[in-house]
Amino acid sequence: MQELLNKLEAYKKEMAEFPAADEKQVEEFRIKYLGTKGLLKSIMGEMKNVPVEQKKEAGQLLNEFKQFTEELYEKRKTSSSNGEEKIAGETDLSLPGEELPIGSRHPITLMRNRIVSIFQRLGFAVAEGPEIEDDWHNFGALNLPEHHPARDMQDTFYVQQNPSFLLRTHTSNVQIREMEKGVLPIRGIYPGRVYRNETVSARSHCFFHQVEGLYIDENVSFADLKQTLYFFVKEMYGKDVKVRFRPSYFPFTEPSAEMDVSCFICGGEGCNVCKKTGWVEILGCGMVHPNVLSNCNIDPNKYTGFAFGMGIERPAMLKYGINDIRLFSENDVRFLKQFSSSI
Ligand code: 2NM
Repeated sequence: MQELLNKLEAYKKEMAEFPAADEKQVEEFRIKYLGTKGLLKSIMGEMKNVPVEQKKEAGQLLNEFKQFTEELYEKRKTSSSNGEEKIAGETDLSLPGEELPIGSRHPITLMRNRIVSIFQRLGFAVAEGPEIEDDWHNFGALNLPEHHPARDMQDTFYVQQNPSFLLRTHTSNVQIREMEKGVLPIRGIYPGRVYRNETVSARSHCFFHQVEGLYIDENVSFADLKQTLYFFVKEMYGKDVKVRFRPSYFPFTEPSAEMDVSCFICGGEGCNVCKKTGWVEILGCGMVHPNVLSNCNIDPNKYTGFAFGMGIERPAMLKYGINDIRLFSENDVRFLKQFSSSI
């Protein structure tokens, strides 16, 4: 009996070491140990030579050996066929790829790009400038007198450690810096973030975004201003939108105007957005004040120019149906992922 036990243990060791790297080797294993002329059959055949009184014990040993062999075979068969599946998966180019999450642009970015690209097509060059600015580039050069209310601590964020610096209240500081460079003509579009000390609510925020524009050359007229803005409105709001200019006042332009478009929500019938007037104000504009040109060492007798400015938040809220300005700066992914565009 001990002899049989030793023999079976030796076979077990041999089987455990039998190579099973691929299906062919697993099949060789099956033929050698489990086949009709295999090892198991021949050992089972030897049962007839075992003395009667040992048959029971030997039968148990052989049964256990048979089970061991069959289990080993099953294990090798499944692991080698798993291996085959894996190899096939790696090389099957017809399988769909793994889905990657795609980001989306911020609605303010989308609206800014829409606005900017219309002016780019007219030959306006994009420029940006600092958000922390000195008093001269934000106020002084723009013809704002010393005690203008916009300079008040109430309206403007000043840098605590050095109150001669502030957070810009408009992107006009970029125009001033462009004009100071002294390279003329200038035809530029200036998007960016601006800051005003306002109570944050659903309708207003202490920072928001603007696009301003500037065109300076010899013989630039108010007619050029109107044609440029007409083109912009048609591209932005469609061919059927009506436009009107209202006289206005800004310290940095003379004359100054505000431009309205016929309400693109109700078509002029009267709704909440246009407050039942049929018109929506979209931008301020005017001819650059001679003092502003002089402040930037540009001769106002030789050169004239027009400038305009508009907010981004309001048109973005109207276009995308957003009812709270604070959503723009909360960075809630559930909000942000809803916007898509080709630009
Ligand atoms: C506006 C409205 C009207 C403006 C003027 C200038 C500069 F620097 F040329 F004088 N920059 N931006 C301007 C004019 C801005 O925003 C409502």
